[in-house]
Amino acid sequence: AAAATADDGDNRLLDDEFPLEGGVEQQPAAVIIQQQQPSAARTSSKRSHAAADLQNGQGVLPQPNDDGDGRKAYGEMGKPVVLPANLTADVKRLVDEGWKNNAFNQYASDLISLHRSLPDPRDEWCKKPGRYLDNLPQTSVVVCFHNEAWSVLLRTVHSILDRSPEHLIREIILVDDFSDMPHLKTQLEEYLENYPKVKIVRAKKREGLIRARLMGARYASAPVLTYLDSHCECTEGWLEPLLDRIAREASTVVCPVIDVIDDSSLEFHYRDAGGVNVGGFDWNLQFNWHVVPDREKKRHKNPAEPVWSPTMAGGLFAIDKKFFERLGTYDSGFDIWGGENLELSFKTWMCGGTLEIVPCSHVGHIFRKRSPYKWRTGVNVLKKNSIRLAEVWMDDYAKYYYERIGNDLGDYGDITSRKELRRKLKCKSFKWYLENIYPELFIPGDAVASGEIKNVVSNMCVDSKGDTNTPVDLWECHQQGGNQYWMLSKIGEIRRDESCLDYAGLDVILYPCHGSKGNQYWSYDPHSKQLRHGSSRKCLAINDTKDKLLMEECDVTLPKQMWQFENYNAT
Ligand code: LR7
Ligand code: MN
Repeated sequence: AAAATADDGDNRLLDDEFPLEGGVEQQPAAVIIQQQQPSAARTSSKRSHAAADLQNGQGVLPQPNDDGDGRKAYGEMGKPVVLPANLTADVKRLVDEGWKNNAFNQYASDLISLHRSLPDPRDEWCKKPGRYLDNLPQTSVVVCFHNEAWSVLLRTVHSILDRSPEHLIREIILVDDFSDMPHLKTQLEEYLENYPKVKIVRAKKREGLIRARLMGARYASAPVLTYLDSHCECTEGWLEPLLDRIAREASTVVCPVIDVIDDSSLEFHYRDAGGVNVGGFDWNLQFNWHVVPDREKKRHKNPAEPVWSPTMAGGLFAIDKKFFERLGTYDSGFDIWGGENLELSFKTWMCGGTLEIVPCSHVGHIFRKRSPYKWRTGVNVLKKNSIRLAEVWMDDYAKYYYERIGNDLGDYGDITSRKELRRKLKCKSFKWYLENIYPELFIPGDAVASGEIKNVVSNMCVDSKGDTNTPVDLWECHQQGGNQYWMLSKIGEIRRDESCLDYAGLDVILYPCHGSKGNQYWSYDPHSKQLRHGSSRKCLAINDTKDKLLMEECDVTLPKQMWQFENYNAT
């Protein structure tokens, strides 16, 4: 195969690069691999401070904290680094620059040891002798990055090396997705010379995280692939519980609990077994978190046992390499970011596998509020990825997503081979997936009523700014959907995606739907047109000046309590 170059403008070459849709071939010519030679100097100071130089002479430093052994250092035991308010202008400039380049506080990260200690978040259940099989398979850990900060990338690498049994790590493959930050060039090779298990693969052009992951998989020689984002920290014992599940059943795809590393202080917040969430999605095809449903809790004796999850967040998971290949890996037509997590989740379940979150395994991740790097210009990458996903995997249910994007599909490329893959694998339907794996998801087609909710004596509609936990308002009906689009569910919720009208005695607010009626139960009578609230027995009304929502005693004779749904399907 010809080497890919940076100016290849279309997808043709990408198809050449990935000749077997879903296959994972070894050693393509498109990338350079740096197999590091083993070196005698494999030791590294346990408490080296990458940023110590940066700090010298600048005078203004936050307070280091105790590392648990009586030594003072920054961020030990996952503690926060809090920068003082009175930074000198020079330091302030560095701090701002760090935020600008990374969308997290790089300056704070640079103060922290690359080997910092973390609390052990595991439940006792996880540590019971004999909990995991003795002969666990080895894994290749693949970490893709595009312009990652030095201290954050290397803390990811060291946390893997420091907290995994050595014999279980075949290699760590760092896939550089065409970064241009200078520290990721020669310095990285130099630094990693002492770590023979760490390999660097460099893309010759920007591939995006999905194709970068596929590139990493091609070099992986272990039977299990483990993917991590490039700003993670693995905690003690994170790996064994993941590998154990795969060793027992190769079609089980596993995710650790993702703990939050604060983007500003780098504080490590871990979730205990009771705080574990599972993944879902909404009809914008956005991933979201949910509490573990009761039906799932019932399957377990201990909350630390692996839980089934309808979807995964995407960045942190382990999968049997052969199973990944059988599933057709990822759609390599997915660009830059997004959608691949749902693709892998749907097909894992629909094509015979199981997706689990393993509460005994904890890995921290820096959650950012914006994406710091460049995406493609001129294409809505995420939308294109999502359409490919919907077309191949969602059957008739794709229409609910298409409604959200104005039914404008545009050019989403060729998906014939992906459809063929699904057919060959004889995967189950999306309906099966929704009914059996994600029954909590509200299906818009099941709504009893939908559209705007208009007061009959005014041109005012129930309107929300879209934020949960804020009062729902009234606004001139505008017939544009959006904040005035509501759905009345069979169980009496007035909802939009995951948010429901909720009344607890003060304002009517938008609140995450809980499915237990109570404050979120509304009964609509199409004849009296009243919307009567469940727990309070009050009715929704408009005030006399016709600009505010009220809850008041029900009275069928009052037009201010009468509401008309745009579409009402009497059955
Ligand atoms: O073009 C790119 N090339 C890359 O190599 C863009 C990104 N990347 C790398 C990047 O350096 C990072 O290591 O890919 C990784 C993921 O990118 P992020 O960190 O910008 O993504 P994210 O953490 O905001 O997004 C989540 O959703 C993505 C959807 O495509 C991926 O699946 C991410 O891996 C995923 N992250 C997680 O699952 C961590 C938990 C977040 C949640 C919820
Ligand atoms: Mn990330």
